[in-house]
Amino acid sequence: MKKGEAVDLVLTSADVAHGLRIRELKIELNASKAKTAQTTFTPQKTGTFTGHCSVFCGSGHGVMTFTIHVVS
Ligand SMILES: [Cu+2]
Repeated sequence: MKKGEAVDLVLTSADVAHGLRIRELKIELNASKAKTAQTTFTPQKTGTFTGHCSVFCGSGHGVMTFTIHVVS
């Protein structure tokens, strides 16, 4: 992502409910079972941020992480 540039975040669940959360960037997006959720986000700071699934979704929940890089 680029600082100051809006991006559309789209989260689609193929099975149960999942959530996409990046605490440091105050992003929270929840997709219900087999549904899609969408939001627009404009990062205001650069850096590397770790996101997690925010809804307890099953045995793999603890390892559902991802990394976002925001550059200038
Ligand atoms: Cu989960």
